[in-house]
Amino acid sequence: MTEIAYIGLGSNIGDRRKTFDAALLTLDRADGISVEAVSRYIETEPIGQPDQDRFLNAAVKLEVDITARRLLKLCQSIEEQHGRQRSEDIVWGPRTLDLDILLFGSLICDEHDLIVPHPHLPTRRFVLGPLAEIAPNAIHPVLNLTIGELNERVLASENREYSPSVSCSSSKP
Ligand code: A4P
Ligand code: MG
Repeated sequence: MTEIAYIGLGSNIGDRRKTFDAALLTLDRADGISVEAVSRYIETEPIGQPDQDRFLNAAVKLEVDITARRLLKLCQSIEEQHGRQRSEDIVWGPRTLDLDILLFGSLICDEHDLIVPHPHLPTRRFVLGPLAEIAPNAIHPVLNLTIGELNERVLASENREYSPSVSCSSSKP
């Protein structure tokens, strides 16, 4: 069965733009996945661990004919292809590429290695901003609010940790 899924992209090591472009191309070429829309790539201040380089963040809309778990495995293999190293010590530390499943249709999943919707989605402006660009009317199936509404909420409760700057555009690979 076909589902609409959304993935968040993050990077703050290496040629971030080139990494995003390559990852989107790999996703689009994968069996059972087609890239339907890509947000702008936005430059963001690091959240969680402030002592690291600025991030590039984006969101992508996928039409998928595979399970969420299979999509997770694919995302992890793409992260590895781009030299992602997971540090045991540094939570939310620097990374060449982070691919998080934000939404997967109306799926609600809370397992040790897969939580959908992504647990940080409702509070993170660097995730909600790009996602709201391409999916303002998508519904968060647990909160029953649209992504546009969640984004407005986060903007309203302005988080001082975050200061966006401007961005550049991107298109379907
Ligand atoms: N996992 C569970 N659910 C999911 C899901 N929905 N999508 C598991 C992807 N993975 C999921 O992931 C750790 C484990 O989460 C995986 O083994 C998978 O089975 P990870 O990618 O190694 O860890 P992480 O990315 O460090 O953790 P997390 O919780 O995804 O953190 P975030 O929210 O991605 O935060 N600041 C800015 N400005 N921009 C950023 O992109 N990113 C982070 C990381 C911190 N600060 C940032 C940014
Ligand atoms: Mg992650």
